[in-house]
Amino acid sequence: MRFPLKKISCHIAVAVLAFSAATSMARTFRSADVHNKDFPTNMAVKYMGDELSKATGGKDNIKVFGDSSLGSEKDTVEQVKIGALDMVRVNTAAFHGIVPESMIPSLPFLFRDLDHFRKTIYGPQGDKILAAFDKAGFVGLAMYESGARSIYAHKPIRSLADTKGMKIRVQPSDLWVSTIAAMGASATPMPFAEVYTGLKTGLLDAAENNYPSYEEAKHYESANVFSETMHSMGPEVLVFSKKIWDTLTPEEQAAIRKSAKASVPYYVNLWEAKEKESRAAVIKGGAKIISASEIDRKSFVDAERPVWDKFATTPELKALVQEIVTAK
Ligand code: GTR
Repeated sequence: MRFPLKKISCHIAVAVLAFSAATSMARTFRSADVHNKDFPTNMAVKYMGDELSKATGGKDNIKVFGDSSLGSEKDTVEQVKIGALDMVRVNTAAFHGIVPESMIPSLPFLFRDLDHFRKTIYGPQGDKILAAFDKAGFVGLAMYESGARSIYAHKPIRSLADTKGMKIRVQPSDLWVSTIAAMGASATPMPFAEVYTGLKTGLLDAAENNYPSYEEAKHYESANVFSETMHSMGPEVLVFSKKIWDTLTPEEQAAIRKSAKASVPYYVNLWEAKEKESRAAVIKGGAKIISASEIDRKSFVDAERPVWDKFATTPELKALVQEIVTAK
């Protein structure tokens, strides 16, 4: 079929109009999370939505879909990649296979302490990691601390000898499988939402996480001894779909970036309080704590060191590790 030239230019004009209308349309971005709506990650994204709404005169906002309602972290990252979902808040582990730089802050025993983590991950090294999401087709907006992850089981873990032969759940990531293998244990990768049943049925001997997740998902009901191994401080990350990002105006993009940054200090306040509350709540719920001072940390640190070299393989990744390690 042949179209007269006039008709074609008219079609183009309609398409251009539709596109610019789409970019100036009011938008509610959808963001996924595995945690419930009151969890600090979700409250921070809600806060970001409020800031964004203010900055855009009520045009743009964010709606959070929690409780894994849009799928596992892996599923939702895939949706964001193809532009079926606008945003996602996940642990960096969900990006280990996609953005190599995201592995670095998850390396076992990388950070000396929380202060070291904050200086680097909320500083220049964190910015480098976020920028690296771009080449994988994502927009890295912010990282949030996630405390330190520790092992919980039916028995106390006091040294490396105690983890030998245990079946321990990990987030689906090769780095995580190797971290647990280095403890002489066997790693079972599975989504967060399935861990409760895995622990209850005895499919798993243990899992590892921070106090707020241990409490929220009620893992303490079956794995009631929480041993503060504090083996990783792998952070959370907030990511926007590049496919959708590219349809937004530069003003909208700037407002999104700014409101995401503003959510970080808001999150940190909530998180600090939540960690304390959750620790107290699990003790009240019957959990026994093996505190960090009762654990032979060196036995774990020595066993885990080779994991760094296994995953920080390129000169760029090695340099990033060095930059973090030597940061004062
Ligand atoms: C939590 C984290 C979640 C998820 C979960 C897990 O600490 O906030 O995003 O990664 O751990 O272990 O699957």
